[in-house]
Amino acid sequence: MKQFIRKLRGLFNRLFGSKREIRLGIYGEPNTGKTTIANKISMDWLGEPVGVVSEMPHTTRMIQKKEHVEVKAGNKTLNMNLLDMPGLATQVDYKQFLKYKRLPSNPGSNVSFSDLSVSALKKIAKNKEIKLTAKAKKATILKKVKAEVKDSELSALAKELKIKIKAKKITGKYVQSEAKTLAEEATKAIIEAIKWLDNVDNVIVMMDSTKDPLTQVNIMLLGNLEAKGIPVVICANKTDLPKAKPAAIKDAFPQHPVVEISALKGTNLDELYSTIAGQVA
Ligand SMILES: Nc1nc2c(ncn2[C@@H]2O[C@H](COP(=O)(O)OP(=O)(O)O)[C@@H](O)[C@H]2O)c(=O)[nH]1
Ligand SMILES: [Mg+2]
Repeated sequence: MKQFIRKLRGLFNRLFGSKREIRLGIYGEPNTGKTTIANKISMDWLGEPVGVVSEMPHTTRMIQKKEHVEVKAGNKTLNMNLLDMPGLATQVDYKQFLKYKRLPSNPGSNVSFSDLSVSALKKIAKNKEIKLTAKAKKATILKKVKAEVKDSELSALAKELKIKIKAKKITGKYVQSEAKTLAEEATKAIIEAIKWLDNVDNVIVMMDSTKDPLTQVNIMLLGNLEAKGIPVVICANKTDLPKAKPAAIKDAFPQHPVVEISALKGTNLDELYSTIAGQVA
């Protein structure tokens, strides 16, 4: 059914020259360079980054979107919504986070209740028409606000109310309780990313060419995409590194186009764009 709708859409676009935007999901294992490529594309064509690049796995814990990215691919124009996905993994061990230093928070992008000052909490309370006594303490205000505002709403609400969030200081490594929270968030994010497979038109599967491509994640991901009939381009990334073996990726997945790139250096992106353009109906 989805394939049929896709075909119909393609026909419609050819007939009426519609500038339909494709939703391009960027999937793959952690640390393969998904955020780097999303940022590179977005910076080159919009002048704005999408998200934080980091050597720590599972840094992208929420789906990050960049809308209306217009990219020239030969004589075609690709209109895309970029969806930078959290890294997929078959298991998330909290202990892996313990060796990393705390990341500087990206102010405003992912606000948590602990970031809010009393005056910020009062602003939200006022907006949500939560009644507070004049003498209410921070803990009480926080409790009442938490009862009315979901975690997932908080970032947008803070932005709407122009609440300023200070970047947290980077101090030392993550402690166990933080690592457990990160692992829990990463696991939820993976589930969310998989659900989003139903909302994307095209997919880039990022792979690190210095690593063995025949992993459970890659096999399951590609199997899923094939079953759903979603067009895939595999990016053999990090070809700037001496250990890179992009040929191993081509051997492993001959049924899909493989484009050798360096997201970091911006190498061979034209081929990536034209391969995607060729798959857009
Ligand atoms: N050498 C090299 N490093 C890269 C390349 N692309 C990404 N990286 C690095 O790989 C790490 C993970 O990148 P990131 O984009 O956060 O990966 P993500 O977890 O898939 O979003 C970072 O240290 C990046 O600088 C590349 O093409 N070449
Ligand atoms: Mg990322």
